[in-house]
Amino acid sequence: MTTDTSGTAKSSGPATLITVAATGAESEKAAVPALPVTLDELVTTAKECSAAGAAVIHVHIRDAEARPTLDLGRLKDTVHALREATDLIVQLSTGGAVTDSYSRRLAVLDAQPDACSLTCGTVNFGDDVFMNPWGFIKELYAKTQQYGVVPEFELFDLGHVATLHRLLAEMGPPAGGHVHCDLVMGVPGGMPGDAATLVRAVSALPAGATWSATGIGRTTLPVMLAALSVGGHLRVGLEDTVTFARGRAVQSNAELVERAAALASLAQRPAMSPAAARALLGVPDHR
Ligand code: KMH
Ligand code: ZN
Repeated sequence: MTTDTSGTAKSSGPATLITVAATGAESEKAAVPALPVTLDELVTTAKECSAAGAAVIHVHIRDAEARPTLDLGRLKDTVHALREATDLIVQLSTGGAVTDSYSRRLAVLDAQPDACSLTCGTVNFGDDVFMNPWGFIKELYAKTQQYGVVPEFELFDLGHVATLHRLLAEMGPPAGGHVHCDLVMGVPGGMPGDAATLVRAVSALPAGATWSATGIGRTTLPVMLAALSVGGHLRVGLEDTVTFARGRAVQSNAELVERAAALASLAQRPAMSPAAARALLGVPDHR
């Protein structure tokens, strides 16, 4: 099946944008050996996931000891290397780790990525708290508009959807002109990862917005299937899921992308190319 530049499959419904969240900030390399933590490992993952059907890579990086970092030099090198090696949309995390300061999270945009995550509210995050107060959200959003970095609005709870409406009403449209959201479901402390909650959250999104969904841990499959059934896009990756099936660890990000792409094809909504994703999201090609 072919796709046109709007990301629409020619003989069926709209194509599926697949994002790979390759690393995250939570898992340790010692516990999850498949986690890409060096730049070489990340570039290899990006190439494999691109071949498997990903169009966007959501990026957290690690330091020389494989600990989460927002070091600006490393972030710049990462954006550069991923652009050289692939045509994926490079979306840097501004969420970082729960221990990162607001100033370091704002500075992520100085690495000039194509896109970034922008979480629309504070949420309990397991035993921790992922802090996103209104003042920080506004400051980060203003910086995305100023720098022309296309935000993806991360929504962990229904209250975050209300905050997204407030943000758009007060500060206007995002860089790229299109609102794209990601429902992050199944975080202990956020909205549950089930079909009823997904449908409720989608019905509350701003008119014209597109969205993907990701289910953390064992909610990955129910959320993926529910998202496909109501026209959503998909995010998968080791940031969100380290178990492929009961008792079987994920061996690579690519196998999660392959599974997502296969399910999307079964749903007659095959994986979207990076070029189609750029057109959909309003992300210029900086290469
Ligand atoms: N690591 C979490 C605290 C994002 O990337 O913007 C935040 C997170 C969201 O992963
Ligand atoms: Zn993330």
